Amino acid sequence: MKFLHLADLHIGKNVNGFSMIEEQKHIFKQIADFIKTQEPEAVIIAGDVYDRALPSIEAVRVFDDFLTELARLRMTVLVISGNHDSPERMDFASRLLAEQKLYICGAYTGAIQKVTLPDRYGNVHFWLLPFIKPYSVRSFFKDMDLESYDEALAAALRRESVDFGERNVLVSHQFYGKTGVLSLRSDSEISSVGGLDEVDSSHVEKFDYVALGHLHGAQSVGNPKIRYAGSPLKYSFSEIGQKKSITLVELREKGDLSITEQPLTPLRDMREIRGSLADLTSGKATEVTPRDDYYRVILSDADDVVDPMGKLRMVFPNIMGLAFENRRAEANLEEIRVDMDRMKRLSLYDLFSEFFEEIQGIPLSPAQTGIVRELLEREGEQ
Ligand SMILES: [Mn+2]
Repeated sequence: MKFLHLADLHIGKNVNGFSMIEEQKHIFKQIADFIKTQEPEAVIIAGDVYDRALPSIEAVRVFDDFLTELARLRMTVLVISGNHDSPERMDFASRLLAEQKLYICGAYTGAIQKVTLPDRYGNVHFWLLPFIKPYSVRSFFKDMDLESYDEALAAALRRESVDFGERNVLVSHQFYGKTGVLSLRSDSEISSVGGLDEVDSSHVEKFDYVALGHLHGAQSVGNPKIRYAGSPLKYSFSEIGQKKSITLVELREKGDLSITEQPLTPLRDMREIRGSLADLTSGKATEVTPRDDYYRVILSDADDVVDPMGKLRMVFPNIMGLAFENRRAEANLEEIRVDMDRMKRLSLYDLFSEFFEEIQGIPLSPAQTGIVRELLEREGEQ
């Protein structure tokens, strides 16, 4: 059984003010082309389909187009929700879609959904475990005191009777770690402070393959078969040095599997360039670096420069960030000033509700508004 492992699509994401939608369409086309040549039987999408719980109309259309293309290519598609997705919205029409070989598991329902696909060696069981948090699954484990992510995961897995004599693939979206293995983190992931969301990869070691989502750099967790496919595009400056790919897995007889990375080529790459304003705008720079890529520019000028962003954008229109090598403290003065202006104009409540909506994708409910107002009042700030 050959299948493709994708994760962290984050459809609809904006990166440093730039919409990634065209990039995403481009990369989905590349993935479809790869499927045409490799002819896998299934495609796994291991969570964070969208960038937010309430995706934009455009984002929904792009995902709809991608799924339609996968159906045309006769793929069985297995999708779980990630921490960025709304579990309930992801579940829309999922029972009907399962009849079309599109299996979507948005919310954990007390059992891990199992999809069995036969091949010439027997059965492969795909276990679809959406992103879980201790408090979101507590109601299914009333007799237990689930405090941590690790306990929640262990409890959810323990409940299933998995026949490890057959081949089993777990699809999951958590922060898996292993003692002694340093994971590659990226700024575009959102994680809880202090790694409280970390779960131990030893819980899943008996699976034949573990298709993970959450970490945006492709990597395995102590064992090649426990693997993060990574995001298909660079979603933060911290990923500039990463090479993005998708993962092709071939499971033959039990214990016999091969894992290959298929590199992806973005429409515009994200890069960092360094130099003086004069050098970078002289015309020589564009001879070696593509004009339209996304840039983080590090200026080496020690003296003051006038309107560096304006001048640089004449040469490189898609500059995502600007910093000064020799004056780090002043790097984002302009941004800071804008923030300060906003800070002065908005009340703490307005700032918080804006932040909440940005992160959650939905505005504060009346009940939440009440709580926030009460807390602010208690602190003497409104
Ligand atoms: Mn993600």
